[in-house]
Amino acid sequence: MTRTAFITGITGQDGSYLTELLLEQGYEVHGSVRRTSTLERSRLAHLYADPDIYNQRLFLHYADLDDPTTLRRILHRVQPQELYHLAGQSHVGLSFEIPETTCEFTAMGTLRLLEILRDLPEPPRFFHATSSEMFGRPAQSPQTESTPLAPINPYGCAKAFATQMVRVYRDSHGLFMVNGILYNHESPRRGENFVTRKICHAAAAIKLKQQKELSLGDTSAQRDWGHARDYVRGMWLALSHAVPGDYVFATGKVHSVQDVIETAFAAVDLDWRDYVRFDSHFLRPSEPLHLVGDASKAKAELGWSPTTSFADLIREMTQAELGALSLKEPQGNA
Ligand code: F7E
Repeated sequence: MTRTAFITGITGQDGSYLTELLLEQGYEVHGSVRRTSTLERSRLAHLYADPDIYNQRLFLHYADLDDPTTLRRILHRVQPQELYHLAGQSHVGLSFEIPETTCEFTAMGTLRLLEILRDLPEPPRFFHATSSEMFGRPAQSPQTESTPLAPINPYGCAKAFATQMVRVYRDSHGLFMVNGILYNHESPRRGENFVTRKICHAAAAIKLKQQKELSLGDTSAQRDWGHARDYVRGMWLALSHAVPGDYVFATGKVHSVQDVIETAFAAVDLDWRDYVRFDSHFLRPSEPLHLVGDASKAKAELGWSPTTSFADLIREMTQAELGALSLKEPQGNA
């Protein structure tokens, strides 16, 4: 029988890759989209354009995390067997500017969803996309599923609240609920205000003489960066497993923002020193430290491991930017 999945945040980077994966696996996929004045759905454009998919096996519904009545109505109607909760305000720097909005969507929005699920006649298996940011500056490196939560920014606090709530609902109400503790994961579909995409875009735009320089904040910051396509596979494997639990999804390798710069500029044969500038505007009030994940549990129980190296990821992103920007270049007379 066809399985039905529901995705919050379906129009985002992870939502679009997960939709592709689930469609390949034969699922019927539903997703919630925010009703805004702009229709930002470009990551799904190739799927809507396919008449065998859009409104046949892929369905979009207007709903949002701050409108639980609408969400409840849709979930009662769709009755998914699996729900992937990917929506939320996910920019760490921005969470210092808009902490209340961040907590409203990321913390309270998740709790509202849990309450809806608890009341469904057959609650779906639930995946919560949580974040390494809730570890803050951990004493232990690499981190595992049992590393204590000690967030140092509003986004991390919201994720810590939501993660702990998911544990409470799993343990107290016996629901099949998973926290995927996701370390940074990137791709050509990453939002432009995240550092990898910003750098890869700039390297390509400078190469094509469409941009002059690149301004960045702390380039010594380090992260554990993997490919988003690998991480959505982990989400699906976690909900396909016999028992629910929490899983770290990470590469176990750290690189600095400086490494991203050098890899991206080398991919377009430019010397980064000629173009990269420091701008204190992009500094954050605090930076997490030593965020690197130990995904041994996901490997042992789900057979999950990342497949894309850091250098391949950054090169793929830079090449994708070159391709997209070249299409926009004014074409000469043939
Ligand atoms: O920053 C530094 C910045 O914004 C990475 C989200 O998916 O991963 C992501 O959060 C680092 C930070 O990602 C700029 O200070 C320097 O140290 O790409 P990012 P993030 O904050 O790590 C986690 C796991 C999540 O859960 C989040 O949702 O890069 N950095 N200069 C900069 N960052 C940005 N954005 N822009 C700069 O100009």
